[in-house]
Amino acid sequence: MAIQKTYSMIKPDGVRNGHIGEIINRFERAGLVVERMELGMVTPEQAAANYKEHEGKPFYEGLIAYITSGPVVKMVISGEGAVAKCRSLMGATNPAEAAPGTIRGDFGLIMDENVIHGSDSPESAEREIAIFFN
Ligand code: DGI
Repeated sequence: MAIQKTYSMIKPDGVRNGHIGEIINRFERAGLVVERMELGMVTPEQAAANYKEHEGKPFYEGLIAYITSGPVVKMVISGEGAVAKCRSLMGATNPAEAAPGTIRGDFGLIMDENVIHGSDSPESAEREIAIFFN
């Protein structure tokens, strides 16, 4: 499988609850490489660009408020099949449905604060890396 890059972000609850080390450890144990990493805030512009597809949905305003509420860890992750590998380590979007052993299954509590973000395709990865590491 080809080497890919993906964008991953430990969300404000993941940082606040002290899961940075464990999450990066899981990525590295799976053979993924952290290529770039930055701890910082998501700007309102970055949030709007990243969640464009959800604009107008009932949860949109809350999602923007949450993602800009505290520091996040922004990462470019690379490796064989990195997009799918990251998504499978993350688990289902809703932590209540995420399998034990996945990041959201182990550390997430509610849909609104689900610990981590990962690009859903190589095209999204390219777009999101440009948004967060311009
Ligand atoms: O790629 P994912 O993060 O797994 O999921 P997504 O791109 O469909 O949605 C982005 C984020 O938006 C997701 O991590 C949590 C939030 N979200 C998506 N659908 C819902 C939602 N939040 C609420 N409260 N309700 C939803 O139906």
